[in-house]
Amino acid sequence: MREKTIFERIVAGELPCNKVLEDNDFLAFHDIHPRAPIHILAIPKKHFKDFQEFDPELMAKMTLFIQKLAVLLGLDKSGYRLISNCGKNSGQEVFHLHFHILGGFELPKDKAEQANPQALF
Ligand code: DGP
Repeated sequence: MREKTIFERIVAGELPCNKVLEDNDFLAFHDIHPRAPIHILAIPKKHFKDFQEFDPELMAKMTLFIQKLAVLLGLDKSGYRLISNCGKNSGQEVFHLHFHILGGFELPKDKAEQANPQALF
């Protein structure tokens, strides 16, 4: 049988988290290694390995959840970055779908954006 991911164990109450918002379908909590003054993870309670496997109907509900979260955190006006690493090449470490919500300061531009794609081949 597949071993539970850390985030499934958090949902099950087996591991603690610093919770920010919760409803029937989703949970949001502080990232353990924050890379911005505000760094929150939003996850569905149901298990999906990554975004590629996610249910579009649940994604619609999750959009509302993340928008509500941004208001609660005071990020809706100042702005934030929303990231979901998907699969091996993205560097995904926890294989339970999650969105990073980063804000609280002017975020540096992603290095990948500055890289010359020609140099990658
Ligand atoms: P990713 O690389 O997209 O899979 O990011 C996984 C994130 O999860 C990473 O920023 C660190 C965070 N993380 C890992 N373990 C834990 C944990 O036990 N608790 C919390 N709150 N965050 C964790």
